Formats: sequence, C-alpha cells, structure tokens
Amino acid sequence: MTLYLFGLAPNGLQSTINFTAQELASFKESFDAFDTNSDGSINARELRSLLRLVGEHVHTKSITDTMKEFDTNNDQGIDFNEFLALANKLIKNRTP
Ligand SMILES: [Ca+2]
Ligand SMILES: [Ca+2]
Repeated sequence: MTLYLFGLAPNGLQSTINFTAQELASFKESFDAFDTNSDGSINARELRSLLRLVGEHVHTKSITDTMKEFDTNNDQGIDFNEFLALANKLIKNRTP
C-alpha cells in the first residue's frame, strides 16, 4: 500500500511523496520520539537532536535553514506533515 501526499513543498509547489503505510508508521514513531515535549511539533532544539542522530551537520545555521525550509506554515515547529517532507529529503540524500 502506498500513500500519496501532495502539497508539502514550500511556496505552494506541488510535490509527490510516496511512503508505504509501514514507513509512515515508523516515521510517526520517530516523530513522537523526537517530539520530546509532546506538543505535536518538532522545535529547533528537537530538530537538532534529530539531525545529529541521522548524521547531518548540526551547525546552528543549518538548523535554522532546515527549520525555515520545512516549516511551511511558519509556526516555528515541524508538524508531522512537514516532518514527512524532511524525512523524504533525508532519504533522498542517502540513496541517490
Ligand atoms: Ca515538540
Ligand atoms: Ca510548521
């Protein structure tokens, strides 16, 4: 089973992200694990531990940039939909 999610890209650009239900479930688990204060979104501090764990550079600038790039509704947090777009990018980086 594959789910198709549309409209996650910034600036209204349409993107297609294909994840299986199993992947989605594991992303939800990761999301909950990183959302340490359980407010339903990943803030800059939580994003920092996330990026560190996946081995991305963790300069303050890259945290800010990543936050800016994926926080499409500008509420200073990465909600689950925004997190999926981030996960999609991280996966693409790993498997060219
Ligand atoms: Ca949080
Ligand atoms: Ca957001």
